[in-house]
Amino acid sequence: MTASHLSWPFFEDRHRIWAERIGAWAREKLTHVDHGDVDASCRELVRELGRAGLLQVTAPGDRNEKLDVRTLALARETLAAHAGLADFAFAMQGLGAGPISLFGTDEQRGEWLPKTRSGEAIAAFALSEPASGSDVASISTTARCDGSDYVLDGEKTWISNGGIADLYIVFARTGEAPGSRGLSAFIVRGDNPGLRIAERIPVIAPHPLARIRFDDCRVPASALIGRAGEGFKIAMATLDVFRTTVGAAALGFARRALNETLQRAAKRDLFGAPMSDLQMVQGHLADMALEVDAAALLVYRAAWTKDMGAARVTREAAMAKLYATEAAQRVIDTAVQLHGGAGVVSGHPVETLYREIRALRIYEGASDVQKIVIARSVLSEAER
Ligand code: COS
Repeated sequence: MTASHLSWPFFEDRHRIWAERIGAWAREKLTHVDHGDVDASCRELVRELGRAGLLQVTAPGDRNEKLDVRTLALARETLAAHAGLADFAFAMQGLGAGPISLFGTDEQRGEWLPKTRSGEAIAAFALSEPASGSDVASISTTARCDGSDYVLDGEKTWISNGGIADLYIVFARTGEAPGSRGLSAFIVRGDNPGLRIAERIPVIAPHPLARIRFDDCRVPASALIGRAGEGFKIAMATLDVFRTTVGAAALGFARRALNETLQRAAKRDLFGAPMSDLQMVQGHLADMALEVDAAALLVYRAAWTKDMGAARVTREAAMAKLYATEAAQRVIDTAVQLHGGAGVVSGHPVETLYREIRALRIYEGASDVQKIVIARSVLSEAER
C-alpha cells in the first residue's frame, strides 16, 4: 500500500518510524482475525496491542505529555486497512480513557491509565441513550448526590465494548443547570453493583456493543471527572480529539479498497485486455485515488492543527470525519462494483469493508451532526 503521504509536511520522522512499526505489527499479527467470538477476539487484540507497547500512545504517560493525534490517526489508518476489529480495539482504549487522560485528576490518571495503556483494562465511553444520541444536551440518565457518593439511574445504548469493559465513562445529568450545563462525567467500574448489561446488540460489522442499565448504581464522589456540570464540555472536547481518528480509520478502509481494486484491475482480463485498460475503469480508479488523497489531507490537517496546540479543532475534526467517512463509503462501493460478483461474496475483503465502513458515518457524531457543527462554525465566523 502506498505510504507517500508520510512525506507530507504534517509529519515528523517519529511519525514515519511509528507508521512503519505499527504496519510491521499488523502484517505479522492480523493475518486472520476471528469474528465468531468478537468478545474473545477483542480481549485478545487489546492484550496483544498492549504487549507490543502499541497502546502507550492512546493516553499520555504523565500530565505534561499530550495525546498526539497524528500518531493515533496513523495507527487507526494502518490497523483499519488490515482488520476493522483491530482498529476498534485500539480506538476504544483511546476514546474510553479520553476523558480521564484529558480531564482526570492525578489519582484517576494513576489508577486507570497505566492499565488502559498496557491492555490490562478495557475502556468504554457511555454517552448515547435510547432517546438521545445526536442531541447530547437531552441526556436523561441521572446522577444524584447522596452524602459522599453519586447514585446513577438510567440507560445507555450503542456502547462499544459494552459487556467486556473494565471501566465505563458515563455521562449523566447532575442538574446544576438545564440542558448541556447540567451534565457530569463519571468513572464506573465494569463490576460496579447496579451496572447491568441489558442487551447485547448484534451489528453488520460485529464488535462488542451493548445497552446498559444503571439502577441505584452508587459510585464515590472521587469517580467524578472534572467538576459537576462540566460533562457536556468534557464529552465534546474528547470527541474533538477522537473524531479526527474516525476519519483516519475510514481512510484506512478506503486505501485498502483502492488497493484491492488496483490489483484486480491489473490481473483481470475483460474484452481481451486487462480491466485497467478500460477508460471507464480508469475513471473510477482516478475518482477513488482523488477521494483517498482529499480525505487524507483533511484528516492530517485536523490532526496536525490539534498537535500544534490549537485550543479547539471542532470544525477541522468535523470536516475530517464527515469527508473521510462519506468518501470511504463511495470508494468502497466502487470497489465492490469493480469486483463484480466476487465483491459481494461473504468474507471477501471488499465485502467486509462494505460492512465495516457503514457505522463510521454514524458513531461519534453522525454526518448530519458534523454538517451542523461546520455550518455553525462558518456562520459564527461570518458574523464577526
Ligand atoms: N468543545 C468544548 N466545548 C464545547 C464544544 C467543544 N467541541 N462544543 C460545544 N461546547 C460548549 C459550547 O461552547 C457551549 O458552552 P456555553 O454553554 O458555555 O456557551 C456548550 O458546550 C453547549 O454547546 P452547543 O449550544 O453548541 O450545544 P448543542 O446542544 O446545540 O449541541 C451538537 C451541539 C449537536 C454539535 C452536539 O450535541 C454533538 O456533537 N452531538 C453529537 C454527539 C455525538 O457524537 N454522539 C454520538 C455518541 S458518542 S459515540
